[in-house]
Amino acid sequence: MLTPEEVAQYHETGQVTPALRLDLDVISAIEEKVEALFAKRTDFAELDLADSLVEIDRSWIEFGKIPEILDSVEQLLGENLIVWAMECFRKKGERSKVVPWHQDGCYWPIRPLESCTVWIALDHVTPENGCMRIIPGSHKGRRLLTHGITEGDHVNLRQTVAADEMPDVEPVDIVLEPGMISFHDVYTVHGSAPNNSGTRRAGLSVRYMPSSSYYDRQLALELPRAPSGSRH
Ligand SMILES: O=C(O)CCC(=O)C(=O)O
Repeated sequence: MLTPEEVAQYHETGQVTPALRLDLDVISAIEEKVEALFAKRTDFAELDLADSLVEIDRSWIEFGKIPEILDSVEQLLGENLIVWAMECFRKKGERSKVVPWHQDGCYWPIRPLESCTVWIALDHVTPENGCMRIIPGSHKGRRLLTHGITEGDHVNLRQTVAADEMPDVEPVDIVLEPGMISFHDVYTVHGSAPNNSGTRRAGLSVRYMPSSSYYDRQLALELPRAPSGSRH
């Protein structure tokens, strides 16, 4: 469970890294599946991003049902939750991709737009290997900022907050150890730099929404997709 201070921090900044840590056995189990998948799927390895994990293999859903995580997300979104997507951002350590500044909500046809991402660290994640960075407080207006498209194969997501919409706030690095978890809001501006450190930087993103929201399949056809074709 999150402490009242951790819940307050999530609402204040749009992100929290609680004291909660997953058992390293769970991290090893995730890691094993991640490595097997990236070994098989060169398209994912090239992009540093694997998506539609549950569609590929139903057993991924088990990592969305970890009781400590469910209890924590319940404190943020309410008690009726849907795990609606799961992706892995695995930067290999060389020629890795940039995740441009974005709000997740600009990709997602969820209405009313509410979602929380749980990013489970599989590695030591630091500024040197391209940790996630967030703009604190950027979620507060509950407004989707204008995004433009960043072209090029140096990015694995293309949507980028327009320069004149970018909040004038210092980014915060989300530094994590294996088993630590970051929770971020659907409106929080975040991104990450490339990883040329020579060592892997991987995290599993599990996306939750409250069951009071729905996935609008018509809107899904109209919203832009990530280069992988994913609904990141
Ligand atoms: O892993 C990263 O660098 C970015 C992750 C991200 O954008 C997300 O999980 O929403």
